[in-house]
Amino acid sequence: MNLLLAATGWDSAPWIARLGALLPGRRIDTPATLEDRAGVAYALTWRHAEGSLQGLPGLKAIFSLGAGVDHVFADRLLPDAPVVRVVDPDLTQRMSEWVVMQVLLHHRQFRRYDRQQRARIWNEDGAQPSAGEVRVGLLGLGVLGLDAAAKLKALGFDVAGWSRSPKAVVGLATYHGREGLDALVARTDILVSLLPLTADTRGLLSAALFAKLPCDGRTGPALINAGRGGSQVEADIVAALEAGVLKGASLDVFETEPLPADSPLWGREDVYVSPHNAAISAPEAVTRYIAGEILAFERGAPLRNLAERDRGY
Ligand code: NDP
Ligand code: OXD
Repeated sequence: MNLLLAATGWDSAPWIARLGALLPGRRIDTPATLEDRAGVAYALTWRHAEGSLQGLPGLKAIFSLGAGVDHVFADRLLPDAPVVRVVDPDLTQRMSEWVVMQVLLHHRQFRRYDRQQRARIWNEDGAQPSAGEVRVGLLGLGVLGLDAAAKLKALGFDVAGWSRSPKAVVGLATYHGREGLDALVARTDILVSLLPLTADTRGLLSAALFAKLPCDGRTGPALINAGRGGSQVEADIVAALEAGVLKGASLDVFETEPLPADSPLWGREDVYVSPHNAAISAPEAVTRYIAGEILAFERGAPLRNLAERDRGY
């Protein structure tokens, strides 16, 4: 019942140390140290190399080290084992903090007052709409979207959300499916995407969508994306900002990561860039979650929070 930790771009040491403490008596290998392939029951991955999870005859489950699983399903040689994703209050809380912060930055015109401070300008002019006058549209009403929606609602924003399947959420206007997208966008000043990257969501945040955002709101139109960069068309975001179709954007995820030094997004006053750390997978929280799921599974409980291959999330 050993573990294989296949994480590209991360330091494996703190993960191995914590997993070793939580699951004593098991070997925890990286692909570089793995010799006993038959002994591996669980693979833990963040952007593992394609094919590196093959040849593990005892594999019982693949754990993504994050909430997203696009990096797992990107492996065309992925073995046929259940894929579990992270659903953990620590990660959810981090994401909601980031989303709420970004919505407030646009709503309270942070960049404008920051500019004024640096120029020593005292200027009280300008609209100050209340949160209730600002329509926030959330793309994705999963674990993260629902929590962010609840926290934005608690601040008084007029929140609606969109998902693939129909959802009834008390206090939230909900829309679903392609046909529901236009209706959601038509009542949105600040559009927040917490969508997974799938064949259906790739390139969704594009000029065609931005053109449907209303221009008559008390704030925005603004785009906030912490889902995946593959869902956004960055050239369209820049063009929409130039044309005033978008007034601002907050982006945590990008088509190419790290964001290339020559990306025009870096230098724009109307864009907030963060380095894909809206909700980091903290080793302490995520190892606690994974170890708990493994131990429960070995006691006979079903695996939870399974991603579905055919839908891609
Ligand atoms: P969930 O699987 O819980 O939720 C996904 C939501 O997206 C669901 O509501 C789902 O609809 C909806 N959805 C998926 N495909 C479509 C579609 N084609 N049309 C409409 N709605 C769709 O995921 P989480 O909320 O836990 O996480 C969401 C994403 O956030 C992750 O996949 C990851 O990419 C990203 N993420 C980013 C982080 C960061 O630091 N930037 C950190 C963690 C996650 P339905 O409810 O009908 O299934
Ligand atoms: C995740 C992420 O999917 O950090 O958890 O992007």
